[in-house]
Amino acid sequence: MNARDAAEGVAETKGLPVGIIHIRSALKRTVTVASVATAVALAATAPASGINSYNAAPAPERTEVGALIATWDNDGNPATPDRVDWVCSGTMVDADTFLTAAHCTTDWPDNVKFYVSLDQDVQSGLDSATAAHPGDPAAVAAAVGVPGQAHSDPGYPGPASDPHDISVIQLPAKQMKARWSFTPATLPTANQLAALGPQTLNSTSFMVAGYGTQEADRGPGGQTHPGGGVRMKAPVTFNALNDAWVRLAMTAPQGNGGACYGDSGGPNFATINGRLTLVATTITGDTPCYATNVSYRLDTPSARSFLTPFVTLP
Ligand SMILES: [Ca+2]
Repeated sequence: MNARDAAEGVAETKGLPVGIIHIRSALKRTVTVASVATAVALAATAPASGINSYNAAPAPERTEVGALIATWDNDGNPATPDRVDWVCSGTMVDADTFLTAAHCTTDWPDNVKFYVSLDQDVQSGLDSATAAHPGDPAAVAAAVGVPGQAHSDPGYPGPASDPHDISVIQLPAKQMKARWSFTPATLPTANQLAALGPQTLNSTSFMVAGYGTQEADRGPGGQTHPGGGVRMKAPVTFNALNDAWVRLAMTAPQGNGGACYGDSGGPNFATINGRLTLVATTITGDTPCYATNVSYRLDTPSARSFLTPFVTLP
């Protein structure tokens, strides 16, 4: 029951009442901050990559996929932000709306501020900016991202049957356009996944993308999840569909890759009628990130109701 949150994954802490297994975002609560630092330290020393290492590839062409960056208080003086890091993944769904997961945007210290970056290598950008602006997390965040306003589904956290684990960051469209060239993702029509039926879903091509870490690396110090902070993609295959979730197989021998910690909120695309469609967002999965990505459907009445004020739905 953990989020696909890099910190929580490393710490093996208890998760939110959301998923079936592990939630896949990168960090947010005080209890997880230390382990995020560990994940970041690993990311700085390991070859930069996210998603799982097997069957994965960099995704520079996925210009709409970005990283969620946060600055927050870590010393009890909320007047000053003390920390900055990438924490989750997400996708631009129109000129000013970045879609991510509610477990990425809730339960932060009061002075949290969110930024979105569509850079390919956010980790290197953060490293350079940290060297250039020591002790100034706000300047570091601004060097890699554009600040925005989070809107989390007020129904979050709901029951596992529908956790309402969805949120958006509203961004200044002009600043986004000035900084990056991107084509917003195509959202699904109402009930589009269910309408396809299991036989078609089995033969549908799925792909997951994000900035998350790699699968578990079992070393002498225990499990770690190296990598992260770079936009990656991997093929996944249909496993099961229910009211709120689509489960996607990430088994290496079948040629799949998969999502891990830090990929939360990131896109799960399906190619439907030849069109890459953002059908679900990464939320949770198995602890070591070898088996299943459990993703929140975007074609449901619940998700569509949340998204309606922010983006024109097909
Ligand atoms: Ca502070």
